[in-house]
Amino acid sequence: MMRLHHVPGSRSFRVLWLLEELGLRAEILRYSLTDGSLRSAAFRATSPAGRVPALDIDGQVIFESAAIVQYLTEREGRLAPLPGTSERGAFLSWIGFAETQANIVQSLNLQHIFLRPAEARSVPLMRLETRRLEMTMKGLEAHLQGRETLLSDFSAADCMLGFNLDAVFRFVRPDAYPSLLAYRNRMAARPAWRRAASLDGESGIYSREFYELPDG
Ligand SMILES: N[C@@H](CCC(=O)N[C@@H](CS)C(=O)NCC(=O)O)C(=O)O
Repeated sequence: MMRLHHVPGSRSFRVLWLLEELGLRAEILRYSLTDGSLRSAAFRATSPAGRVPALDIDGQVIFESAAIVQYLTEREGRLAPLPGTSERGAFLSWIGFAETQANIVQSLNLQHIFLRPAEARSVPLMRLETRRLEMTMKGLEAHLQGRETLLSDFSAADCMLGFNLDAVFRFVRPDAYPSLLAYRNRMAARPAWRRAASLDGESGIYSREFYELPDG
């Protein structure tokens, strides 16, 4: 019996999508970023940082999306190169990279959307984080030239990274990143992604297609 602690549109989508790719079912327990439900004592006993995703598997809870992805792929023996094989290092590198990029997105989400009052926001920090995001995108654009997936085949590293890309293109325009945009569209067209999207729930994080850097 699996139970996924989930916020619609958040990093727990990575796990929702991977479960669909693996043909596994979990009960979905939904929370919100803004209603205090992640701050409850009960949830913090589940996930020490009060973050999603967390996955309860027969009473054992695993938190951190990268840990969940490694655990599930090892348990199922699918969608990740095995330890000791040639692409294992690349697999681990890209799941770490995906989280580096997601942390930049999270900072931009705070600066553009969540911080109140507006005077608490910092335009220099927004600029810096946008440049750091662009650097990750340039690295991906170079890597994805002529490739369909991060590794030689689709893997759970694509679930880690592919989730980020809806948010990424809300802060950086896609013009200089044709391979990354095509990759994002390929990932979003996967049947398992579409099934996960129908289970996800209403996100409500983004109200705009694109967030311009403010003047200043
Ligand atoms: N490194 C963690 C990050 C988890 C994380 O920050 N999740 C966000 C949603 S995308 C969250 O729960 N935020 C709640 C908060 O910051 O209070 C992972 O990959 O699981």
